[in-house]
Formats: sequence, structure tokens, C-alpha cells
Amino acid sequence: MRDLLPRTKNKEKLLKDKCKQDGFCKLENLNNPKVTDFIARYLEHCNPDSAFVRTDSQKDVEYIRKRSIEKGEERQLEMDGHTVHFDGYNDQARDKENTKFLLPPDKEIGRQFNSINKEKGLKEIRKYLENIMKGKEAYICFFCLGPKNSKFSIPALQITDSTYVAHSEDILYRDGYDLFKNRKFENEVEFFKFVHSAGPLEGGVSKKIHKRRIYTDLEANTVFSTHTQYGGNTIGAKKLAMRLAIKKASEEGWLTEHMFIMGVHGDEDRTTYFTGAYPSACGKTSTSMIESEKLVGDDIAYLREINGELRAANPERGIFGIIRDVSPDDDPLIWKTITTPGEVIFSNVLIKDGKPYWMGMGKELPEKGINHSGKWWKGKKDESGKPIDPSHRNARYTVRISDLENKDPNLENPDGVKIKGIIYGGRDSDTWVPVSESFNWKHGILTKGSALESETTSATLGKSGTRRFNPMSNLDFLSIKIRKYIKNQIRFGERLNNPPSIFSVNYFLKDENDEYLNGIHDKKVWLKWMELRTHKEVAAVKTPTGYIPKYDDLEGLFENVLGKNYSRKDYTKQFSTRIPEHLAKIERIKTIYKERVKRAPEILFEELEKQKKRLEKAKEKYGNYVDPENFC
Ligand code: SPV
Ligand code: MN
Repeated sequence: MRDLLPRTKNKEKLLKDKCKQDGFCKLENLNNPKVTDFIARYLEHCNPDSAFVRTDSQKDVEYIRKRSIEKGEERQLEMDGHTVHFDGYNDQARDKENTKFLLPPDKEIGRQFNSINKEKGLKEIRKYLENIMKGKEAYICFFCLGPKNSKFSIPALQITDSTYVAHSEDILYRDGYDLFKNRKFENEVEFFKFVHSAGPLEGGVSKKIHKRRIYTDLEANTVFSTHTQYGGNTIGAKKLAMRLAIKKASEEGWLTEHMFIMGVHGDEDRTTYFTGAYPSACGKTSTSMIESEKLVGDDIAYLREINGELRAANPERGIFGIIRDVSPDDDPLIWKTITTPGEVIFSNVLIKDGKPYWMGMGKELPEKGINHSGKWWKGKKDESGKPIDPSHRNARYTVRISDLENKDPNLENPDGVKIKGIIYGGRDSDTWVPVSESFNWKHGILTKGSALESETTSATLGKSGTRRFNPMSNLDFLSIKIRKYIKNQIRFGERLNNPPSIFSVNYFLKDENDEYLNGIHDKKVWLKWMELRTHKEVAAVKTPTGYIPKYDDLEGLFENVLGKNYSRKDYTKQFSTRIPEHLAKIERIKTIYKERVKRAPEILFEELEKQKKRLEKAKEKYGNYVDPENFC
């Protein structure tokens, strides 16, 4: 059962009627009946008054920008090219509860994932979509995920009634009309398809949030999204495509990861590329945005083995980033891009006199303005009596990477970039050292990536914090069983001639007084150390959980990178092996895999067991907290 919608009876008439002669010609020129069949079916079913077909031409791109202002989905701000968009008050983040896989009765996907019987789910979403675009204009857009003309490229088709979605996608993704035009599809499954409608609007925002649904049909490579506007639920080519790409990658022997891609400068002209997976609020964007290094992508990476090497490409060409705490001191490059003329969409920030404001921007905010709650004033509370922040915690900016000074020249390289290191970053107050390298690929995937956790901050959940398990930081997007996902990762490494080093980082280690042990800029040093390690240019200390830096090397790097004196006392505090916490973590992770994951790979337990033995042996010899000196 692929799709419950019947074929359009008179396709040509329907397309001419909805898309007018001009749009019809653009579709005809694709010479791609599988694509136009799909479009016709959904135009007939969603029934917009008209539909605009976006080719790759500048004129079409501008039409969408202009319409977004005319329709009020975006408002022009004072600065040239800047606009603001608001999502509904209760539509400010990904809706995990209503994001489901449409699951055929003979398939299972694992207890971790939300799913609904396929027939039931398709019926429901089909009902929601029926005539949902009546009275509106639809936008038919074509994108290319990954660099063009490359092994990485995946064609993606978006049908939406939101100019905000279409405009965001124009900033975030490469044009794909030409890709569709030059490619013959045997089957609709060969391209990704996204059908979105914000549903009826009230005050410019989705009115029927209770009908918000994001349903993924993995067999058909189609995702439906209704009655929502927030980007993470609606921008098809982003997280909705990521779920499809994870499944596709699994079938084809490559990987789709929730990772940044960045180049770290080594000596002379050397640039060494890393990918990094960190759950949210663990430092992912701030790492990829370090001003002295180079950015390929901040969110998603496609990883392929090409001639025995690990190559990575960014399916995106833009950033949909959290704006909170973006300040001239901490994020000078983003700050510059979003405070100078150029194309930027702000979402869910505070607006006053045509200017955007957000929490943590490093200057005083106005006491009133317009935000995601409508008219806002200091002290305003919502219906439940909760104070409304001036800007939402998840307020965002949308920009092109090419508009950032730290853009990497290889963003569009059809072969991607060669990856020498993979970083897993967690928020962890008491276990992981600030930086550590695994013994080998398997050790890294299993004890670092698969054991990734993030701690909720003490401000929200009591002092000790709660740890959330998030393997490879990819849990929200997995569309295959965790067992399979982990096995794929292991197998992938086995195919590489010289697998990259796998590191863990932890920017949030604390001392016994609950004080952070590291400064915000120390990550710049860890990156340089990792860069050197991937070239085997520094030695390291072998501990039971991985290799850690030697004091002398860090002393030199702190001096060179930050102009800071790094004391041996700090080193000892930061890099001591905390054995009881490590042992507790191993037990925690084992329990999670036993209880929550069906038939977790045996190799995972074996590797954790080996680590446990090494830790216990060290404990016997040196006690609970072991100074790195002991391992030298
Ligand atoms: C994330 O939450 O991981 C994001 C933003 O990158 S969203 O588009 O909502 O997924
Ligand atoms: Mn993300």
C-alpha cells in the first residue's frame, strides 16, 4: 500500500487549471511523469486555488520572497533583506508526540519510536489534507540535498502552502529543478516528497494545532505535515528528509548523521575535517562556528566511503540556528551575518521598531514589542499564568552558509570532504574528561557514540540533572532499529582503509562545588589537540577509557591558542579518571540497551564489559579518582 490517493483522472487539465499555463509549462519541461503524477494527485486532493511552480530561476525565488511579505507570513524588518516570521504560541518546537512512522502491519521499528498503523495513519492524514489548501496558493519546489552532481545528491520535492517554508528552503537547500529535469525516475520512491499545509490560519498562525501531524511513509519516501508552521515540523528537506535519508543510507551502505562538519586548521595550510554529534545544548553549533576554523555544516552530515576514505557532505547549504545567546563576543561571525544587510529570516524573536531582539544578545531588550505571543510587554503572562519571555528559547535565524565568513571552500565539493576525526559531545557534569580519543573505531562507536547522554541543566531539573540517552545524538531521527543502526556504524568503519579517530568531548565537567572546570573557549584547544592526534603528531596518555592529552602538550596549546597559562592543577582536576562515575555510566547504558532496545548488539555489551574490567583494575591499583600521572 503506497498511497491511498487515486490517480488523477485528467492530469493535464488539473495541472493547467491549478498551475496556469506558465506553471504547467515548467512541469512539462521536467519531462518526468512520475514527478508530475505525484504533484497532480496532491494538488487535486489538497485543492489549492492555484499553485506556483518554482524553478531554479532568480525570478521564481524572488516571487516566493515577495509573496511571503504580501501574505504576512514574513514581515520586512528595517535592515535590507531581513524578515521575521512567527509560529503559533504553542507551535515553537518539534512535536515529538505527533511525529510518527506509518507502519505496515508486518513491519516493526522498535519500541523507541512513535508509529501508527499505516492504513489508519494514511486515512487520518489524507482526511486532514483533503481540501486543506482551499482558498490558498500552493508552492511546488524542487531541491537537491547534498552538493549538486555528486554521489551525495538526493532529489527532494516539496509541496506546501507556506511561503515561509518555501523561502526557508530556498536559503537552506540547493536548487533542484534541474536535477529533476535531467533525471528519469522509474518509480516515485526514488525521490523524497514532502506535502505540508499549515492549515487554516488565525492571526497568521496555524489555528488547529490539535491536528498537528508529521507522518512519515518510509516505503514511499514521503512525509506529510499538517497544521503546523515551526521549521523542524515543516521544512521537509530538513528533519523530515533526515528520517528518510537514514533509512536510505542504511539500505545503501552509507550513513546519515546528526553532525556538524568543520575544518580545523593545523600547521601551515593544513585543514583537517571533523564531524561532530552533540545532543542539543551540548555545544554543537558553537563548536562548528569557532571563528578561526572553517564551517561546512552545522546540523546534518551524509557520510560515504569513497575509495576507502570517509567522505562527508552537508545536505544543507544554510543554517537554521538557535539565536538565543548569540552575542558579538561569543559568536562574532553569526552576529555579523545577522546584523548586516543580507538575506536573514528571524523567527520567534522580539520585534520593536523594525529591529529584532533576543535573549542573551548582550544588550538590553526593549520592554515591549511584538513576539510569538502577539503584542508583548515586560511581565506579560500566558493563559496558564506562565511568564512569557521576550523571545522564545527556540527562536532562530535562517541564513546561508555562503554568507558567513568562516564558510569552507569545499561546501559544494561533489566528493565532500575527507574526515579524519569524529567527535561525540555530551553534557556531563561528572564523568567524561574534556577530551579523549578512543582506542579504535569500534571502541569509539560503542563506548562514546552509542553511550552518548545529555544532562538536563540544573536550572530546570534539580541540581544533579537528569541524563537523557541519545545515541549518536540521532535518537529523534532514527528510522531504523537501533540495533541495526549501531551495527551499520561498526560495519561502515570496517570498510574504511584508515578509519578516522573517534573522540569524545565534554565542555560541562564540574568540580565538587558545582563549578565548571573549563572556560567557554577551551574547546578551541581540544580541537587543535584532536587535529594533531589525527596526524599522529602528539603522544597521549592511555587511560582505561581512551587516550587523553599529555600535560605538556596542553600547556603549549593553551599558550598558543588562547594565550593562557594552563596549570598542572587544572589538568589533574579535568583529566583525572573518575572511576565510580564511569562504572555507574556503564551500568546505566547497559540497562538502557537491555530494557529499551530489542536485541541490542552483543558486541556493545562486550565492549562495555572490557571497559569495566579496565576501570576496575585501575581502581584496585590507584583508587577511585586517578591522576593521569599514574597512567603515564
Ligand atoms: C534540532 O533540534 O536538532 C534542530 C532544529 O536542528 S530542528 O529543525 O527543529 O530539528
Ligand atoms: Mn539538529
